[in-house]
Amino acid sequence: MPKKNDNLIAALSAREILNACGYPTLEATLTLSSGQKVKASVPVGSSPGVFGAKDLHDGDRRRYQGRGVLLAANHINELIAPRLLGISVDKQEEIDRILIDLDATPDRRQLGANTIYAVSVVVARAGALSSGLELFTYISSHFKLAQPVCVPTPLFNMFNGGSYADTNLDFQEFLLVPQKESPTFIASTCEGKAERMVRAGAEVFHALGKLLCESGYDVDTGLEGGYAPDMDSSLKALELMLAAIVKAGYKPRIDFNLGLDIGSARLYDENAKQYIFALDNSYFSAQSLLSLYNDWLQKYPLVYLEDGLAADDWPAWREVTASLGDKLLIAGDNLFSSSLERLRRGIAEKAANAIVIKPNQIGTLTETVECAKLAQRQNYQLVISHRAGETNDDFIADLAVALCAQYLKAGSLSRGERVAKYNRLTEIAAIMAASRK
Ligand code: 2PG
Ligand code: MG
Repeated sequence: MPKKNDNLIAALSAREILNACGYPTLEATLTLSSGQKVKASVPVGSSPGVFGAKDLHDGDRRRYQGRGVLLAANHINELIAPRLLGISVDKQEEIDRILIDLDATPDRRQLGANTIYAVSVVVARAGALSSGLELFTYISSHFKLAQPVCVPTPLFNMFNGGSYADTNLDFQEFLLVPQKESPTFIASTCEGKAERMVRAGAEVFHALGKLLCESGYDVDTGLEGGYAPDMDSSLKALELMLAAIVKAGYKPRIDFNLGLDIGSARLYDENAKQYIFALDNSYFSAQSLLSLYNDWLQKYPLVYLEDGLAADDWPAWREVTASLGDKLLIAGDNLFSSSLERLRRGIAEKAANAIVIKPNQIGTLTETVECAKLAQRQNYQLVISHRAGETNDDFIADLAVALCAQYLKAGSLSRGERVAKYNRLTEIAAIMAASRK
């Protein structure tokens, strides 16, 4: 039983560490009055999202091309820590409010979203530790969320393209989507189901690697751990994924469907108002892109389409949602940039039916929960997402479970910083199963 006064912040500090891309990011350490310590580290996005909160980087070109986070670490050490010492870690909302007030900018540029996120997450982790609860249970009960009954469906990255890899593939992510109702994944416990989904995902990933080798393609991997070969068409990548599902002993449409993160910001030419697919040297208006998506829907078991359109093309988002929203998850990532304000506009515009939430794009846990709750009230599906520049911190797995998110997008089945999240997901599933015995 935790003792009274054991859960006060006795020390809080931060330092610069490297993320999985070899660029600097923050790690915060909190010491409780009990003497126990916890850590949290912050991922860095490659597509910052024009509308999301802003990270703070040093801008000193002599270090890490200006990407250092010494200023941010200093904010935690010199400004935030003295303000938070002695406060009980279960006062998450109060602490988050202090952080927001200390920053006092609408986009968190003063302290930096990275600074605020590091503190908010390390406080939550300390709260869980001092209450003797698993992090997902702590977040769920602290914010009075619906009790999770199982873990989210993972969205596995199989091919990296766009800015995530040195390949000619136009689209950012080619995703393998487990069909959670498939008899293959149905198990008597949540643990069994999560383990089967992760195992099958990894088996398909390896089958895909073999197929690529046999066909003379590269099996190097990109930023998020997916394969990154040059190909003569993006659809070839989808075909190979379908073949890999079969080669691994599973069934397309029954066990696995497909998803795409088009990452269309990179493909959109603002002046020409055209989307340019460099691979095929083809140009699309928003209208012709919509019919292309429709065509793919007829041919492929496509169930998930993220950032299919440029973030400010609200009419096209409305149209794609109205015309394909009953067959497809239309997920807004850059569209919303995890911003409450952008989500409100999306709701008003009836744009998208799923939101990609990257908690470090928001800053505090309290605001992340608020954003997720609003999305859920409006029947948007939740996709909790990693960032391109991840760390080994597995916080998003606990968060996704606590929020009862439908999906967790954490990259491929390779690279330690990606599988850390899937490993935590299966661990959580096992904990949930054990607690029901
Ligand atoms: C995305 C995310 C995660 P980033 O675009 O969906 O894959 O990446 O870090 O570039 O925002
Ligand atoms: Mg995206």
